[in-house]
Amino acid sequence: MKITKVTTLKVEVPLQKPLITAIHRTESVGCVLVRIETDTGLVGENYVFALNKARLPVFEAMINSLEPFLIGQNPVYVEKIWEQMWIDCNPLGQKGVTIGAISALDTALWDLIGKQAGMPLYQLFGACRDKVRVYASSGLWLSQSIDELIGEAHQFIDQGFRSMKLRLGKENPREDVARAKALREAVGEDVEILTDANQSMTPRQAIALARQLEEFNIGWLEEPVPAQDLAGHARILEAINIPVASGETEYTRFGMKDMLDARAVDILMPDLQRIGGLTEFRKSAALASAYNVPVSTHIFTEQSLSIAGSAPNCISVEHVDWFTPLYNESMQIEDGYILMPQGPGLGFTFDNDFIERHRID
Ligand code: SMN
Ligand code: MG
Repeated sequence: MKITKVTTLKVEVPLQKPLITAIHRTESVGCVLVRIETDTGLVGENYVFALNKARLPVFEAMINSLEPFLIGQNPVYVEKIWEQMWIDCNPLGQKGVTIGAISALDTALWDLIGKQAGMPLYQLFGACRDKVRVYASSGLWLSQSIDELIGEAHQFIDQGFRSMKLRLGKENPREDVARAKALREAVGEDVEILTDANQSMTPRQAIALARQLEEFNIGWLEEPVPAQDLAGHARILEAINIPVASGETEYTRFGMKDMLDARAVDILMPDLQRIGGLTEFRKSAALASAYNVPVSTHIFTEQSLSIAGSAPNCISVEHVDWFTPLYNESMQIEDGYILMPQGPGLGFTFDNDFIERHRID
């Protein structure tokens, strides 16, 4: 099998409700779709997420600049291709847009490898489970009222979720406490509540807030302080009785190693796009296991399932529905778990009709 062509296409996917955290704000989701074509007719599919549509051309140009490393290659040489792209990006900086582009291509290469083998990727990688714990994350935004939070929490439970993530970072932390309290009362003791502060606090503020949240049995406190403040993470982790999760804002196994060496996290949360694709995610999960640290995957639910089904130390996946309309297949959630897709490769194929209707030229 030889790669003949890489094509890209920009789409803007409307959101049912605006996405608002302490640092994110968007009403639609912008993606650059990637298709890797081969001489067998098999096509590898993936995308890069640019939050909104403002920087889609930046990601698209970066992906297109890497096309020469793929043309004429057999996708099974994914490690060689990754290494060549990585070296080529060295002068630009091996974080940010460069890694986003490498990730988009790397995961699409794996999709091809799985399709060629006729196997779902989690099995090709060496399976360890057929379902994994999942938490609902397309909501409980900072902008929602307490009534809206409660209404949404019940919807999540009706959809099969037994865990959900509340965004923190209100100007007055007493409001964060009131929201967590109301949510706990609404969902009862059997539903897990996770929290995400999106880097909005100082260590002292985080410790003070966490001490007030402890009584509501919070599963983790995510990104309490700026992602680069590893010492701050470690200080919080020692001081509170809620596990600390972080990692979505760091890049590659080198960034993960810094977090692990600093003992900054109880749970490491690599983001498939910022980690460097499935190749680099597998290495990062193995690295975390050597530190006795579990991983939970950040957004990109469809693609991250192949990690969750094969990395023994993956404890859960974050469920977001923003990318669902791009695909023909839907994710299966049952009683707090999400099932591994059984189709070949990633197991999710682009819905070309939807894509045509939402492309931006
Ligand atoms: C998050 C990340 C990206 C977009 C929106 C929200 C958040 C999460 O940090 O972990 O879900
Ligand atoms: Mg987060």
